[in-house]
Amino acid sequence: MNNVKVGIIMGSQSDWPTMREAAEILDALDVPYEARIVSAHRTPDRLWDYGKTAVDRGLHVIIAGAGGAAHLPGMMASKTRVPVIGVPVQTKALSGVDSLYSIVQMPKGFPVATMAIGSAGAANAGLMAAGILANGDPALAQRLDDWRAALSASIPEDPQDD
Ligand code: RP5
Repeated sequence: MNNVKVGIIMGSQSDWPTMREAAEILDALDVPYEARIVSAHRTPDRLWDYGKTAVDRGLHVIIAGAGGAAHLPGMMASKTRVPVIGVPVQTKALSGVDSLYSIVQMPKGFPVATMAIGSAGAANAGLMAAGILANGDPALAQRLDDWRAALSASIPEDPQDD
């Protein structure tokens, strides 16, 4: 066991520019994480091993991003009870609607908490993971509250001309 409680996994290197948004949120909140390429189709044995060992390795949340036929989050949810947050990566062909539908429509019994398409979804996945961990970590809860307050404070009340 180590103190890494969040796993960020993605189907391809090409997903990293999106999934890095989750990592950057976790960096900002001082939450340790690991990041791995785990493809449902190209490295199924790696997916199986990752899911099989997730509980014993101390993971509390898995953020899984994939695009197109995005089976990674759902397959991971089938292999471990560690909560899986799914990020539909935006695709060229279908703008990520394919990814969204592939991730969100899970059968009863195996949930994936599905975020928005693309970078906003990835950033929110980081915040969601931090929020889950914050329930048992008062210091993290304070950092998350501060982060949210700072975001609110950065929003001007009055619109400005360009
Ligand atoms: C999926 O196929 C990946 O998650 C990625 O979003 C998409 C395209 O992968 P590459 O062809 O760029 O490796 O498995």
